[in-house]
Amino acid sequence: MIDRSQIYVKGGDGGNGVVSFRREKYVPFGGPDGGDGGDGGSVYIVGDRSIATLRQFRYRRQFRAKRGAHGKGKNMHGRRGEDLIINVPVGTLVKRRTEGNDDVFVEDIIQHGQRVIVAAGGIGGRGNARFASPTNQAPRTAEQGSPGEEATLILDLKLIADAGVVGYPNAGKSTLVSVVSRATPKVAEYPFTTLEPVLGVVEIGYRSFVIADIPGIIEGAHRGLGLGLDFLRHIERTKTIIQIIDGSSDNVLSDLKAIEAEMQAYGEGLGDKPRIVAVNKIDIPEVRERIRRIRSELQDIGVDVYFISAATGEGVDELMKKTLDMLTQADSTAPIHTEQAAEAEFKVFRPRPLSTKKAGGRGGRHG
Ligand SMILES: Nc1nc2c(ncn2[C@@H]2O[C@H](COP(=O)(O)OP(=O)(O)O)[C@@H](O)[C@H]2O)c(=O)[nH]1
Ligand SMILES: [Mg+2]
Repeated sequence: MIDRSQIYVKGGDGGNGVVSFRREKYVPFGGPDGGDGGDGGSVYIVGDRSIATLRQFRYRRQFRAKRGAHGKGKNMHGRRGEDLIINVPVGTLVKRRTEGNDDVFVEDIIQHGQRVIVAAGGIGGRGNARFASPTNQAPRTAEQGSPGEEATLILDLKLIADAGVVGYPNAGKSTLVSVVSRATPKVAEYPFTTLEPVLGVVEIGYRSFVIADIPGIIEGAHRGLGLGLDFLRHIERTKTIIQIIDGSSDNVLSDLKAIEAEMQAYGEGLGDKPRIVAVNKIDIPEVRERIRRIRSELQDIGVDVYFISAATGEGVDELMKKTLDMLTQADSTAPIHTEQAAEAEFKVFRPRPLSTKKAGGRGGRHG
């Protein structure tokens, strides 16, 4: 899933130089004292690891740096125009659109703090003081500032999941991803065929993260169903896992243990990631009645659990806020892999190694 934005950038124009002559009491013919115009500010694109998506460009598409001020008399130079910094997610590919509608490579932003100039400011014009010479002591010329560069840019970002949703088929993964984001997964249509993560962008206030419905892991993928490299990239990058359990299941606790076991078996560091547990479908009365019991059962094994209905949206906001909190706390330069780091920073579900085999009696819910 590629996030693409088109923006317009323009460097500030240079300020004009000015024609001016000294006027002082008792000095009938002062010399030239017209100051230079200031240079215009430039527009830069800078990699920022705290941004996950290009959504800011839905609201703002034009970026102009400040122009340089004009020069003034008394040799006063115009102030330099301020630069404009556009922060983009790490992983953004910057291209420039030519008049012939070709896209030309500008820069691949692959690091936090990486910076590229995309529209240089114009140069300030010289004031007439600069043109004085022995043969022309009263020059009446000054330069105009040059215009700032302008460009139309294409920003491409390949979205990589920050948070992954795992769980058994029919637990409600696709439904959850579809209600929290603009993704439109085909819910429940072909439960076993979609082995590519479906991505969505979750927006909370001004912040956002990428959530992925990760089918396949539990649905037998580690047993050898082919997963593309893309899939692995998503899982590697994912900083938080949301384990979603169907509340209408006979035994939520054993489901959770089975999911844990599957995650450990999957490898790829999946078992080491911080996780959040959510029990879904609390809109169903029988499930709602069990909330208290399930909560205390999970508390007994040290698991903090969220109760949600992906269908009605109940509890979903809190779950997403918690997810964002965990992502924000995770230092994005280094995915959390060590147990200590995770323990220190989050209260997370970090079960002891499970000795249980995958629980039987999963009662035909695989369809
Ligand atoms: N009652 C109820 N049904 C749900 C809820 N979430 C999902 N479902 C239903 O459960 C089924 C499986 O959901 P889906 O999102 O496809 O599960 P996935 O296989 O984990 O992606 C679908 O029929 C959904 O409509 C919920 O919160 N409440
Ligand atoms: Mg699904």
